[in-house]
Amino acid sequence: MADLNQLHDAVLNGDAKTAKAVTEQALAAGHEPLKLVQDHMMPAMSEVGRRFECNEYFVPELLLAARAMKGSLELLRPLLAAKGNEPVGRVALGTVKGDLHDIGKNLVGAMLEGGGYEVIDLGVNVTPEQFIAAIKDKKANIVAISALLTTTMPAMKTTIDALKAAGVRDQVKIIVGGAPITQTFADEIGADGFSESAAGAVSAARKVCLA
Ligand code: B1M
Repeated sequence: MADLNQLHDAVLNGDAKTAKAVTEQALAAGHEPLKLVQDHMMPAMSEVGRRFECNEYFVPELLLAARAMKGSLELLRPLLAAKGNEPVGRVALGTVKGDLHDIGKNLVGAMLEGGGYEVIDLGVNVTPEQFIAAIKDKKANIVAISALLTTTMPAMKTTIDALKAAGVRDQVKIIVGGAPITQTFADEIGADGFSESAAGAVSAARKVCLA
């Protein structure tokens, strides 16, 4: 029987081995993959962030927690992304230039795949040129940009402006998200859609494509 508090604590303590083992046990016991993420792993990462703010945790602890979360997510990702038939759209997904946070972005990717989208994951620290290349060469029709730092939020606008300058802005819908991003900010920078959660990114993608 999986003790899900152990999953929370393993992520919080950066114990990747236990996080993976408890995730495996929880899946075998029939727990919902999304609930494991939302109810146990994400609260642990919030607590990691709180401890970092209070100088109880430092960058090494952040890295260990992130590694523990990523290890479990590797097991959950294929389950979050149920198999569909024809992709309903092709998404160029990335964390904006200057920003190295990818856990939320990876969750967004898994949820979009689960929603039937083909995801071209450009990774982290993605330059406007990389997004433009994905639109031109890989025929992405949605651009999904994540940012976790207040200092990298402006790079979202730089990216949108670069898409306009390259003449590809009208070929795509753009959705943005990440902890510091709001609907107001999304409107200000000229994005088409916004979601505050990974699951919500799927409805945001659907909504912008219908608009
Ligand atoms: Co960093 N970090 N970090 N960090 N880190 C934060 C973001 C911070 C809030 C911590 C804090 O101070 N409390 C803070 C930012 C403060 C600010 O900007 N105001 C911060 C800082 C300061 C930094 C550094 C500058 C620290 C330093 O070096 N001094 C540095 C910056 C490096 C860089 O990017 N250039 C840094 C580095 C790192 C690590 C590399 C050590 C590591 C990241 C590892 C990795 O991602 N592979 C890390 C981590 C782990 C965090 C915290 C603790 C956790 C982030 C996370 O993964 N959350 C974070 C504190 C926190 O969030 N509480 C913090 C879990 C994840 C599931 O949530 O990413 O929010 P999140 O994604 C959510 C939603 O936001 C949404 O869906 C997801 C699921 O619902 N979402 C989207 C995300 N993208 C979306 C896109 C969408 C739609 C929804 O549409 C396209």
